Amino acid sequence: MKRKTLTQYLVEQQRKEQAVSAEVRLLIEIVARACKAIGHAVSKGALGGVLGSLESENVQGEVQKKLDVLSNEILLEANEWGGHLAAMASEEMETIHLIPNRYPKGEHLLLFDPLDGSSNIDVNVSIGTIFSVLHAPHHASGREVDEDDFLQAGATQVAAGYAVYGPQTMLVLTVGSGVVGFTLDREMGSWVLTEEDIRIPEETTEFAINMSNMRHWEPPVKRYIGDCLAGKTGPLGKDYNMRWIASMVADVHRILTRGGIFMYPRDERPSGKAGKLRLMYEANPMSMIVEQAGGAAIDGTHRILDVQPNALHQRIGVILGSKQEVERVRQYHLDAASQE
Ligand code: P6P
Repeated sequence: MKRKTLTQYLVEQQRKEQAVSAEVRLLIEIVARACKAIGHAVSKGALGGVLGSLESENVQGEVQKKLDVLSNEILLEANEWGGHLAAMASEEMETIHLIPNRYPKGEHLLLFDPLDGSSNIDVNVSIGTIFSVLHAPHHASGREVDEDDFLQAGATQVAAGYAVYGPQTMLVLTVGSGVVGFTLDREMGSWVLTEEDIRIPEETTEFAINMSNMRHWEPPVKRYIGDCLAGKTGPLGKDYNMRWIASMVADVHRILTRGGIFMYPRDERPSGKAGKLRLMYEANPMSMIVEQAGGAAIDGTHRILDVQPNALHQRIGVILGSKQEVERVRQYHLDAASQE
């Protein structure tokens, strides 16, 4: 049977459940097209003259890779003219990007990490683009949106998705009615529906965490990982496997595909107190995708999608994946809190 394309899927969603407005459908198709261009630039590697770092640093104080900046520009240019957005925000930009007055403005906000995992670019490991769509508040005064308009809890997201640039280039998307996956058909240049209903297994024996941070973790994380490492003879009664790609998109994609728990917890370092990953354009979109696929996503004790943001680039601890495993880690945090 002929597989559906992204356009067909979005048209059906628009007809079926009104889950997708015409504006959101255009938005997603434009972002998906921009991800094709990013994936093309990434795949050129050294041949494209885009590897390596720039002298500049981004708002996070991280050295920018050439591809970080190029990917950001691709997303900005692709989304400026369509009339579907009021503004954009990116990991690579300190402040929000308003749609220039020469273009019509829409009723949505787009947030993105244009190239997540960029420390892996030069070593040819899978990286990705993460995006989140919010409603743009309407101001009776007619004033432009501002940064505060972006500070909406993740539960209000209209859509979320990521592209993963790996052995296959894939687009994983939710518009609030489950999670679907598309594989890029490079010959036709189209996104083809290959995963109709992605579900995360509730149980797992695979954890993902950067073990080199162990001495900094809070007690419940140390206890949980210790119990995983104890295997069959330990309190969890089963042997665990470990994976850590250090590319959130790749680690989350694995978990969506075969289950697992991903952990980048806050820790006891001054730099780790709030966590490493960014709430608005990493944790929130990934949490919406994971929950829509039957998983769970917490910051240790709270559901990430319920967190009320107070800053555009704020960080948060992230524990997400197979529902039963995430619930176990949440219980370890509650036990620790009750003993304080
Ligand atoms: P570490 C990539 O830089 C990133 O933001 C996520 O994609 C990834 O999960 C994490 O940081 C890796 O961090 O400390 O293991 O290098």
